[in-house]
Amino acid sequence: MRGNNWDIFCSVVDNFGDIGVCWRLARQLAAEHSLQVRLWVDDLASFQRLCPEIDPLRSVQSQHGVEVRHWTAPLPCSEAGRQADVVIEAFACELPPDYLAAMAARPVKPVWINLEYLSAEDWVSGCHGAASPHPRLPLTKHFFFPGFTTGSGSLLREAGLIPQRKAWQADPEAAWRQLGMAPAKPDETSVSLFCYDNPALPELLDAWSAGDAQLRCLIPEGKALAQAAGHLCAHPLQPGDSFRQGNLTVYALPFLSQENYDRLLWSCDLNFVRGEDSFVRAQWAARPSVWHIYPQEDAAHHAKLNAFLDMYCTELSAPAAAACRSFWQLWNQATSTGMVAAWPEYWRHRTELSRHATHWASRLAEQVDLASQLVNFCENLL
Ligand code: TRH
Repeated sequence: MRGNNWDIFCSVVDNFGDIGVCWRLARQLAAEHSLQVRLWVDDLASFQRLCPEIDPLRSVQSQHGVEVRHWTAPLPCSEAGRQADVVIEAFACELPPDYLAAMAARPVKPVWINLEYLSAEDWVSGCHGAASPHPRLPLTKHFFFPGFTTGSGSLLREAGLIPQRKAWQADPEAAWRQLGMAPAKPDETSVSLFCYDNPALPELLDAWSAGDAQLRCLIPEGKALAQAAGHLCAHPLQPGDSFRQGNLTVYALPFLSQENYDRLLWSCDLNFVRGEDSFVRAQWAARPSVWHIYPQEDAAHHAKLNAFLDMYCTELSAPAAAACRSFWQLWNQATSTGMVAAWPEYWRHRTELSRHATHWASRLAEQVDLASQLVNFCENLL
């Protein structure tokens, strides 16, 4: 490829999804496409949560084959001068004005990509790849939309991901031990929980504790853990703590490295995930999952949730599809009622849901992965 130098700009708005996606993409472009990648991140402390090797005090560092740069304003002039062949602004974060001006001043303009948020909605394939000329500068930005269909930019998937997951899942006991946890007891269901503040969570915990089967719920440090602790024991749970009530045992985990979080998803029977990146990773785990979608002020997230459910539930039997739809919708409502009845109704379909999750992951893996599609797309523009 002619343009070997890529710059990715990532602004951490809130949460971890922006840096989670950018970090995976940057690593994959470097490792699998031999590109020189600079990842500009404005919040190294958040980055360090999912990649513990990051030193938040170092403005330039090399990690996993990627040059990580602290994105401060203004960018030093020398940096704006050495422009990349491909410039990615992730999730519409605005490029620094000096940098943009330097892009416009170059005789051969770089490829400029806006990497968009993931959606299963129909309009995605119509907008994927669309060009948008800059109103003043001689530059054109292209929109790159991740998605689930061939008309979209696909999903991030590293070359070895599926074989690695299968090898991990082939020996569950060893896998749990490698995560530093005891293997699940026979007939015990393991569930991971990652969500925003959720009014349905207390009722779900009650349903689990009153349920007729043992369930262990593994919760990394964060909002979900604080909410669960507040409901169950009225005191904070620290990583390493556990709390038992009825048939439910809650285990408080530290916030895991991204690598270990993926492995946790591979090990659990059911994963509650949120946002964008953990949602995709739960699909690669090939286990049933429940999505807490990032809530938008104009309630646009409901259409996004339904679009995914329409796609995901098509090949389920009518009762399993109905149970899946209603459970996911309850989990995403502003009110909490209905969980106690919805949980057993959802989980009685676990065999079918598990089979479907495996089938869904294999089908998605037939698509060309996002990083490869992005490289092809940019090559055609260079
Ligand atoms: O953190 P999020 O809620 O991110 C969100 C979404 O991306 C949303 O679309 C965006 O608009 C908003 O941020 C600003 O959820 P998400 O996308 O799942 O990202 C979480 C990342 O954190 C993911 O890369 C997995 C990682 N993670 C760990 O590495 N360790 C952990 O222990 C956990 C729980 C998560």
